[in-house]
Amino acid sequence: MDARSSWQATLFEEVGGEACVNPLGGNAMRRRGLTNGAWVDLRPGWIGGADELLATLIDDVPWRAEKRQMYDRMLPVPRLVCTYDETAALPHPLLDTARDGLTAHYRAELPEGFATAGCCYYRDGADSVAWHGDTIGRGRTQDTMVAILSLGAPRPLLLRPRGGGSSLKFVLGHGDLLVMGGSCQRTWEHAVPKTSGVGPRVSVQFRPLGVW
Ligand SMILES: O=C(O)CCC(=O)C(=O)O
Repeated sequence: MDARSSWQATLFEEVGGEACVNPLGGNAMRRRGLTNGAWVDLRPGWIGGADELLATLIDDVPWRAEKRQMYDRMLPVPRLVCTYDETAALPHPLLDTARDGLTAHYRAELPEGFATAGCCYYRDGADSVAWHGDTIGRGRTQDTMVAILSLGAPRPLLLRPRGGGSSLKFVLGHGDLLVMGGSCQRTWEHAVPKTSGVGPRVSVQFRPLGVW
């Protein structure tokens, strides 16, 4: 058994199934309005049979480690990342279908559609991302959307109003979709906290051009 099939068997023994991108909208999708014109859409089980997609992303994406300045030191960011810009071929055809499905579904609210795909690899529960909004680029001043496909181990994604207030917790499971919209990137912050005893997770964030 190679490395890939051994972790797959451990994590997803009982999952399996044909890969499919399930429909958006209808009763399967719920919008939750937040303050200041922000909102979140949730579509549990958007991608079905996603084991092979997850395995391919873990194995084939050219993951890189980033470092951040913390006071006087450069420290490793606790997750691996890879960004596919609008010209890059995505690492799995299911991601093209997913991105096109999002663009079609949100056409009225986001006529320009989704263009880029940021991928993050949380190798285990020690990997995380701190509170932030995607405010580099247009998200700093304009309403926009960021759609997150979560694959692998369930992890909480937390949201809190910028400037204070209690946080909301969305536990994202294998194949789930969460879309942040309206003013969410500039009036709210999100984070994926460290979580003990969990396996690998990959998130794919689809964004319009000019939003990071
Ligand atoms: O992994 C996630 O679900 C969130 C990723 C994220 O917020 C980011 O990379 O900006």
